Amino acid sequence: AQNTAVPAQKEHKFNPNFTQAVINATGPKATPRVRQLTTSLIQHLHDYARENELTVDEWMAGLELMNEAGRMSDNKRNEGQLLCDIFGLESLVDEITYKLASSATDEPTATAILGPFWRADAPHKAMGESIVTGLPAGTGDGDRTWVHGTVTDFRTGKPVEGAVLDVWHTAPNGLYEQQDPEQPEMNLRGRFTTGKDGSYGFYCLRPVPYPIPYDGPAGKVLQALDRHPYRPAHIHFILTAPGYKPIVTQIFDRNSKYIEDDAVFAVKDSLIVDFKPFQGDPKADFELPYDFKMASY
Ligand code: MBD
Ligand code: FE
Repeated sequence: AQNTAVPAQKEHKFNPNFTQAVINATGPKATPRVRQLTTSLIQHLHDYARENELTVDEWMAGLELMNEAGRMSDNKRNEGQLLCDIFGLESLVDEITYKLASSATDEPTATAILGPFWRADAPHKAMGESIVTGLPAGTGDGDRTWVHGTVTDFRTGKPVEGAVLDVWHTAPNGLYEQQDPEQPEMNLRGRFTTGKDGSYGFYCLRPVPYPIPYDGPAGKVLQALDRHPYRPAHIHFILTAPGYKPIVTQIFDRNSKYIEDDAVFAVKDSLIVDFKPFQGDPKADFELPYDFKMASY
């Protein structure tokens, strides 16, 4: 062997038993599911740190993002959820949970993520009512829209009676009512219950694209990744009906900016809809026909 002038680099060897030792600390009373999830989490976290040679400073910076997200979260803001959303995690978990993602016409309506702005106890309204109860000043009146269609059983095609459609969207300024002191409580939210024929209809506004809140950790990450915070115009729905699987979903305006570039990766083809100019109804500028299909248990 030849002598070289340069001393060999000291090669770092990770203790090959370390990760398993941490996993093995789990006690016998952990439930199987908790054991499975944490074993996998520990494995992935350790691999992530080793593969990227994560430094103490970088780990601390990540922790600070999480802690800041926690500090700024309350009942009106779920910053942790937003952070997950911009990494596509809520969309992925939605897909895994419901496994209904499909654009086939013989399937139930596809699901989409809940997002951080749903509120329990939206007002019950009579079919045909409007969810617009006030408009924030300065951003226009919005385009008044008649949304209507049917809720049917996807297998039998029969109408679903007693289906509750829980609906919400933003004002023309791009803010949900809980984000905006100018809007009346529960503005642009409502719950509508179908009758025997399974039909529904309500007035709302044609939604607009808007940024997710970017004044916190999610915004910092977006900036660091050279990404924008915008979502395409959408209306949220939760459909529930006795004997049927609930559907959490959103519908998206085909002509909206960001339809192919959603900051939270929620758009599916079957959920893209066409708003149509609407004549003959003094209460609406546009109509949006959309039918929902539910799956019985
Ligand atoms: C939203 O309005 C939304 O619907 C989602 C999923 C994430 C952030 C803001
Ligand atoms: Fe939304």
